[in-house]
Amino acid sequence: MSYQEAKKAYAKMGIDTEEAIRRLSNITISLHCWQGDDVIGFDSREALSGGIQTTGNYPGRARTPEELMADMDKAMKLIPGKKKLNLHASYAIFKDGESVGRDKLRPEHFALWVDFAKARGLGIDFNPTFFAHPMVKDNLTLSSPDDSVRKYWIAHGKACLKIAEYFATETGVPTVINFWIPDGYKETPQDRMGPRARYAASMDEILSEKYDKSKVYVTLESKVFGIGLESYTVGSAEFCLSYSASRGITPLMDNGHYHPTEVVSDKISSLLLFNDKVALHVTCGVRWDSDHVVILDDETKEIAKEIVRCGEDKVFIALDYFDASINRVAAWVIGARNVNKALLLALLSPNSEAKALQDSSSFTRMLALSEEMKTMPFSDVWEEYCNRACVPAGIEWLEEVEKYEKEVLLQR
Ligand code: RNT
Ligand code: ZN
Repeated sequence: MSYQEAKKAYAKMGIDTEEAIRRLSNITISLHCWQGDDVIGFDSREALSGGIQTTGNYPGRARTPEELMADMDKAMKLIPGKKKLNLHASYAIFKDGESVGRDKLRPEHFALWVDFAKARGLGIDFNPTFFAHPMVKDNLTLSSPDDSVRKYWIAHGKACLKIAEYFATETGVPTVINFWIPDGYKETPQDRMGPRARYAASMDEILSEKYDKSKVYVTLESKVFGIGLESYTVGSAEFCLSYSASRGITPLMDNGHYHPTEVVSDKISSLLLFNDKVALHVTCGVRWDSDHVVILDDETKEIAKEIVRCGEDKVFIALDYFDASINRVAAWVIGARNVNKALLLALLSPNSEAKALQDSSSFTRMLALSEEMKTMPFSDVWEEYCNRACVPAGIEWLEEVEKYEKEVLLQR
């Protein structure tokens, strides 16, 4: 079927494909730099820690800022739609020989990233890095009972707020800065309150730093458990939601951070009733928070539907996964294209009609309609969308990645 025929088929169902394409091309997806180098970064020689893990040893990992930028460039050319660059503090770029602690990071350490973003018209999101560092003691950072550890990480958080403001000022696009700490215990703790009280107090101190709230959105990410931290997580869902609500910051949900039958798609509406914005880390957890590449599965589609139904302007969408077992550039492309596909499917759904059917208890028609939508000629609209965005619509994108692998990645 051609796009024109698909357009007619959707119009018959009351859906305007042009409007869907227009809305989709305005949705920004934040692309996580850490997929390119197995979350290693440039500022520390420590192994990855914090209860997260990359698995696999596929050749071609980016080892330098130049390599990482080149790889992200390649990926972005194959992903349709608006993108943003998502950085971690550990990706600071120091000038010859200089090196400062994470408590002393300054905007200038990210100047090359700003150049990169500006040249491509991208905004930048940011993340303080509370893991893979010698000042993480016993898997604790902002909740540590050790004053010097907490002080160090509070200084890091404050430094990152300044850097986030710098990104927003330089790019003209607001920056989302996400706080996530790995803090927790492997065994059942004897004091659950203490670490949480210290985490809250540390965050309060960080947020006492002056920053421009029209430019910087602070988000807080919760988690259920980490590898080696199975019994207790300081920043649990209840902690992070309550903290965010009471301090006027934005909650962030990572769909790998819940019990396996809990779904983020069902949580978005609840949070948006009480928050202006909600932030997401879109990932694909398999059995645990394994951070597999996002696939076009039912939950990704359902999350996209909720984003579209609640209003895409209310949701910050970022990707978060790190697969080292396949081509890392392809990993970005597959995940980001899948989020775009899920959003397009959601935009090509008869959302208001289905809502009216629900409200009039027409459940037979509601079910029949949503099942009918599953076999509509979606791929023709996708193809049209990709053509207009000047990216390959089909698997041809992979040939470009394979060429890049041969010529660049395998030469590393
Ligand atoms: C970890 C969190 C966190 C990290 C990134 C690297 O469980 O999901 O978002 O994945 O900050
Ligand atoms: Zn996450």
